[in-house]
Amino acid sequence: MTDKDFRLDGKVCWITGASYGIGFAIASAYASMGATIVFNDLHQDKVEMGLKAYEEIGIKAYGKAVDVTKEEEVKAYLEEIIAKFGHIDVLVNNAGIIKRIPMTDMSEKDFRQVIDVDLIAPFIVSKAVIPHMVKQGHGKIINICSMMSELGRETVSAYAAAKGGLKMLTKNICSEYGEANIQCNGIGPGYIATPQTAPLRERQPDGSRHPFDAFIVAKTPAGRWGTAEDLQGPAVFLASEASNFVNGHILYVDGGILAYIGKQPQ
Ligand code: NAP
Ligand code: GCO
Repeated sequence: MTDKDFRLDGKVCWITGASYGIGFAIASAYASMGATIVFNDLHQDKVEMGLKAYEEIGIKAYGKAVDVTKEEEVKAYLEEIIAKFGHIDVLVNNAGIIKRIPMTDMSEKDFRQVIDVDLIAPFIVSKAVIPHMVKQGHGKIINICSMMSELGRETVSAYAAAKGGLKMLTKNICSEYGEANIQCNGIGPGYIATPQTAPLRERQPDGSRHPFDAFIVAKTPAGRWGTAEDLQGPAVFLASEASNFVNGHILYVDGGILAYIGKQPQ
């Protein structure tokens, strides 16, 4: 075992939804370990913002506006990636949305949209990529799951259903393609300070902390929100040769939330 086993030199890595947030942090870490970065976002202006952000930290990334819920767009982008780089070694299904609405107030349209992006899109992108990985005899797929792959809470029914399904899709890709030397694992981030959770951390009108902010800090043994950078080491491990016998595993990077009943009220 050498540090080379944790390197990603020569690997082409596609991280979906990676102009900022968790995807950007994972892609930046991969680049620092020698990988070529390919990413996409839904909106072109976000892609441009992402390309600039990568360039500012010395990363020449390849990015495009691609809707991961549209199979034809995904297949066309993958053809571009293969034509330009010759292969794809790592896929991170990171793109995701959340809608926080009480279930009985949630429209079927809203529920379906969350399922589309958070569950059906990882199926679409993985289905496109797997044949290339089978042909080359190796591949890594990392699905960004969630605490809600294991737990529920008020207002996130669609998101929890999607992320629970994504956990099982991860295990099924492992089961179906492990023999082709494809490792499919999940990362289950805890509560991470990104735009997606910004509403849960907003200061109250009186300047006090958001109740949910205080709740999460009390629920997390680490006593803090996670940062996107906290996910970089686990993501590098699961993309590297060092994890070649790790398959179908959901690696929770949550500061201990899932292990802890929560701090007793003082
Ligand atoms: P974020 O800041 O909201 O970023 C989401 C990214 O996904 C954006 O780049 C967005 O692109 C992209 N995206 C959304 N819909 C898309 C579509 N149809 N096609 C292509 N790209 C699309 O989210 P985040 O906090 O970084 O979370 C990233 C992943 O981690 C998500 O899967 C989320 O569920 C998961 N996660 C987050 C946390 C957390 O606490 N933050 C914890 C656990 C899991 P645009 O900007 O162009 O819309
Ligand atoms: C929420 C949060 C969570 C986080 C994450 C936790 O509203 O509860 O957005 O869902 O995004 O998924 O792991």
